[in-house]
Amino acid sequence: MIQELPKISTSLFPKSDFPNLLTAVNGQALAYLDSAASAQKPHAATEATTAFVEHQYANVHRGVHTLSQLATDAYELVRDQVKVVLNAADRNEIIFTKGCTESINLVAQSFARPLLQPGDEILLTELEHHSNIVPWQLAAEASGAKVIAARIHDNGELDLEDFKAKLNSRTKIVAFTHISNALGTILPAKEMTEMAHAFGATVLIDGAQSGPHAAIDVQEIGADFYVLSIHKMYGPTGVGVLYGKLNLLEAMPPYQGGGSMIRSVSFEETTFAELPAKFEAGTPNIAGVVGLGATLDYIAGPNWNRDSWVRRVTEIGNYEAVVREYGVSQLAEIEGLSVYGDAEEMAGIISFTLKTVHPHDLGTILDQHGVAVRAGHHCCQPLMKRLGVPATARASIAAYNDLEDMDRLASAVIAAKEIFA
Ligand code: 7TS
Repeated sequence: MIQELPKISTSLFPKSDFPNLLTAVNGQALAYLDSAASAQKPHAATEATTAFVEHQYANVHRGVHTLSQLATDAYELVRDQVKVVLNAADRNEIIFTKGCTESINLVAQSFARPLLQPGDEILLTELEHHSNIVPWQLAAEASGAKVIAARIHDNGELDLEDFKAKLNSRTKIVAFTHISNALGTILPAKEMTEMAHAFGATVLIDGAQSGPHAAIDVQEIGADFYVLSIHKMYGPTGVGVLYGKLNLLEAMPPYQGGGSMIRSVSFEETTFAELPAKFEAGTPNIAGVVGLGATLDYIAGPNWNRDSWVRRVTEIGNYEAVVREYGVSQLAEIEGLSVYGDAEEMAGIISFTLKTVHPHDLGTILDQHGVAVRAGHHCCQPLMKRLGVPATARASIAAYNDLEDMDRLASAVIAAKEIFA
């Protein structure tokens, strides 16, 4: 928790490193507060990606020619980098997908669906994004299993007692978000994983919101599966990560069939490639993965290693918490404004409503002031129902935001309030 607010004069990532942040919106300088929907991209990473595409590009894992080998090396280097980011035990535990959503669907279909029996349970929480609900419902419907959700307290914190009470011998899968994209609640991932393992359940952690904001150690947490959304981590769209424990991934059938994921194919029988190729059918998003590597280099600096990565993302998380706290203190001055989410551990999200203004109208007026927020259910309809609101406005904070962005947010909210007064 933040005890006192240090003075912040500049953002942790210079805005000038992100060309899109310099765009004028509706004649105003942009205050981009929608990084939870997707983060802006550092020029250094897009430039490195373009250089790769223009000078090193070829398909991977299939050519003896020089460019194909260079491209394969560049692509596989990023797997090693992601292994370090997550502190995975083995590089073959890192699978590239097209997003967090695909990573979860892969586990739901390849791991859960063959495992689940009628009467089995999948335990989620009320905080989950639709991507961590619907794939489990599809697997449950196909197998006669049931999806249930642990409750949250009114302040957005997980009700750990309810979570514990809902674990039982029928619980086969436990899936929860590490950080809530809608409220910012940080969940006690290690404690929850230990509780789930005590009942023999397999744990998937949705790290879409934690990836760029917190140090992650899958071995420390004990997660069986951990998924990342790269476009939310300042990286390219169309790339996701699935981490899975080696023994689990080895035992799972392929999710998709095609080129690259086979050892041999005949019309009678196909045998599959070893990990990680088994789960990377077809031509992958080569430039996207290389762009992810360049993005990680931007975040942590040249020659980064596990220690410097952990230091950097911890610094980012702490910085964003300070910006959030300042923003909340500014918004708290506005009569009729309610902030949702006040758990003990919070990341850089401010979800709020204004009594007299619908969140969509609020979002539209903020946009006229150059302030970009998301207004809606944030792909968390069950959570909105639990909070008793159809939608909220959400300001999500990244390392390129600063206190001025929070001032801009507060004054634009006041302007919206005056319009609707
Ligand atoms: N899980 C969480 C917690 C998320 O926040 C998101 C995206 C996803 C899963 C899906 O990830 P993707 O890689 O498939 O895009 N969250 C949001 C959001 O909050 N606003 O827009 C997208």
